[in-house]
Amino acid sequence: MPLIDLRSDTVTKPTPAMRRAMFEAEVGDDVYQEDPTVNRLEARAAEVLGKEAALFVPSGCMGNTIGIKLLTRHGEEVIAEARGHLLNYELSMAAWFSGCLVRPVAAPDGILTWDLIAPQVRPRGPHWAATGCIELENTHNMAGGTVYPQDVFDDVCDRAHAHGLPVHLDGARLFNAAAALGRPVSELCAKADTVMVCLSKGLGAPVGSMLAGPAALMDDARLYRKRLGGGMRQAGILAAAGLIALEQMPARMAEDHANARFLAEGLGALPGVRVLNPEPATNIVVFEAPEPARLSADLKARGVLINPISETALRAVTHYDVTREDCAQALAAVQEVVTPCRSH
Ligand code: TLP
Repeated sequence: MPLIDLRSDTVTKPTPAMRRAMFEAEVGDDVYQEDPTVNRLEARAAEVLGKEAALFVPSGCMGNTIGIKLLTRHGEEVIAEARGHLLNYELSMAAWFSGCLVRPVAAPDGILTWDLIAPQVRPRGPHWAATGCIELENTHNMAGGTVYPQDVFDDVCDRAHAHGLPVHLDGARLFNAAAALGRPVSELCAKADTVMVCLSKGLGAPVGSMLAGPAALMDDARLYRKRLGGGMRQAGILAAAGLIALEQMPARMAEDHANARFLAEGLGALPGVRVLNPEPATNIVVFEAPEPARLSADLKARGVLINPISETALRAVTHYDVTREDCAQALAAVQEVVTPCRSH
């Protein structure tokens, strides 16, 4: 029985079109910037994101790491949302590579407003580390794939800039946000100085993310990528899938969002389950249930993979490898394990 894998949208396998493009990809040595397929992907990503230049990086973590490095100086602080990926899931790379402390700010639904950020902004001073940049996450993963209202996002960027602070956008799922808002992705990130988007999540590419921003910054980013071991040589094999991801996959994301809503509704109707985002805007459902670790193990035994994200909550993520039928089966499995042995 094939597994129904709702652990993350990182688990997607390349589509037949991606596999074909990878097979046929024209390649060269990308460290010499001679891989025509990588060059095409970088040019196209820059265009789609509305930035001067873009760089193909192996992972979202590396894209964020380089983005923070570009916008900060050693010893500064980065203001980020408390449940954000940068602070919690990147092995403290902001500290390790950029020498920066992340200053966490808790925000409802993971959506930072300038009012929440302002009290945490620190100028140069004799005792404290000055703020170097602001980092925003759109969609916000652990808050349940929440989407920044565009006016809030733009306002944070404008006010940050007025304070001389640049903004890095962790847009791992920015295409989901764009699909939810029905707006081009370039509009969503227009005011961010640097943006990272993942090709290997909802867009389905096997590997890779894009970092985009001003051309001069991307020249530096290329060197940081090399330092981090991200000089990928004949990476056109991977970039070929990335191009398909950019062109073909955004159009179908509404399907994933509808499946997430279906899951949230079904989960919400189960006794003992509390959905924390009952109307998911994108492809992530976060829900509380008794004994998440046991529940996850029992689901696995029934062919459904859903991971706990804390002592009290689990996260289910929809993507193109799970159908509506799979979601219905997953719901039936949750119902079985969350309310076991009713007859006893
Ligand atoms: N997120 C993964 C895990 O690391 C938690 C997932 O399963 O959701 N930014 C955001 C908002 C992300 O969700 C992720 C991955 C990344 C960055 C890092 O991307 P990768 O995994 O490509 O390094």
